[in-house]
Formats: sequence, structure tokens, C-alpha cells
Amino acid sequence: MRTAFDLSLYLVLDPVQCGGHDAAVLVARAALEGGATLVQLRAPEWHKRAWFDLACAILPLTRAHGVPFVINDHVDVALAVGADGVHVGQRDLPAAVVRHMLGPDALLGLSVSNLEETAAADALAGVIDYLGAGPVYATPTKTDASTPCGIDGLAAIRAAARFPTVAIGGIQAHNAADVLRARPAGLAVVSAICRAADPRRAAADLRATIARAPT
Ligand code: TZP
Repeated sequence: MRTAFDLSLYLVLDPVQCGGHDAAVLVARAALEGGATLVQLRAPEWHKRAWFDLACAILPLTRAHGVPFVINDHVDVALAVGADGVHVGQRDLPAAVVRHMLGPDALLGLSVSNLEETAAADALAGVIDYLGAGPVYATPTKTDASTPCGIDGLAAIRAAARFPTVAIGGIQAHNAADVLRARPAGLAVVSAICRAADPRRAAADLRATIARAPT
């Protein structure tokens, strides 16, 4: 059975931003206690063995909270650790290929940046489970990201998408309520939690903002 998922507060865990392996474990634990509803591991600067070691440490935490754990791009790491799924971008393996590798029960997300990519994703019913749309704002976390879509672009993607769509890119405590006006299925954040002095509080504050958003 496909893993149930809630995109409301989607932590993209970047261990470099957290301060390394051990700090990333602490951040993940704190974010889960603060209310993160899904965790993705994304470590673009790291070699695969380090991904594997960290994924092995994170999985018991997400399991304990009943929250899905997905791996960015690396299908082999996801399979090796028994993660709940994978998130792919436009330049990663095709989603249909990844679905074939993972089987029917895994969670599979796809990044889109514009309406063309959103329309192309229409053909992926039964293959992908959700879209990540962004960057909403320019962000130092991903300097090679596409042109920011802004709130209006996010709203257009969400309206056109046939999948639940989580917003990503430049989302911080101060602009989270603005982003939620486009009615995404949730907010995906890296630095707002990974670089927070108190990641538990950062997650809890974002959850409170999400709870106040119009439905
Ligand atoms: N994809 C689009 S923007 C982004 C990713 C992975 C990075 C978002 O990072 P932050 O720190 O939440 O702006």
C-alpha cells in the first residue's frame, strides 16, 4: 500500500546547513517534535556513503513519528535503507523509471518550476504522488534553481496541477503566510529549519502559521 503522506510541513534536511551528520540528526529529531510531517534527505555536497549513514540514522526517527522519509534523487540509497520514497527533479532519472525501480508502494515526488513542467507531469498519474513547486523566491540554498515563480506563479501551478503541490524556495517564518495564500498543500523548507537556532521552535512556529492559513 502507498504510504499515507501529509505535505503540510515538509523538511528538506540538508546536513551541511545543519552542521554535519550529528547535528542533522538533532535537527531532524527537533523538527519532528515541532511538527514536521515529512522529511526528505538532500545533501548535494555529500558522497553517497555519507547519505547512507545519515539516512540510516534518520529513518528510525521518522518511523517513531509516523512520518514518511524520502531521499532526494538517489534511488539506490532509498532502496538500501528502506526509505519510504524518493523525490526527483527535472534532470534526475525519469519519474516513470524511478517508479519502476521503487515499486508501487513508494512515495514519489517531482519538482516543477513552471506551467510547462506542470502540464508535462499530467501524464504521470499513477507514477508520482505529489509535486514540489518552486522556487517561490530566490534562495541561496539552491543557486542553480530555475527562475522564481513567485506567489502568482505558485498559485497558477497549484491550480493547474493534478497532484497535491508543496511550495519550496525561500520560504521563511516572515513570508510563510504569504506563500500559503496560494493554497499549496504545504510548505517545504531547508534553511528555515536547518539553520534555525531552535529547529523545534522553527518547525512549531511554521506549523502554527499553517494551521492559521485559510483552507
Ligand atoms: N528546490 C527548489 S528551491 C530549493 C530546492 C531544494 C531550496 C530551498 O531552500 P530554502 O533554504 O528553504 O530556501
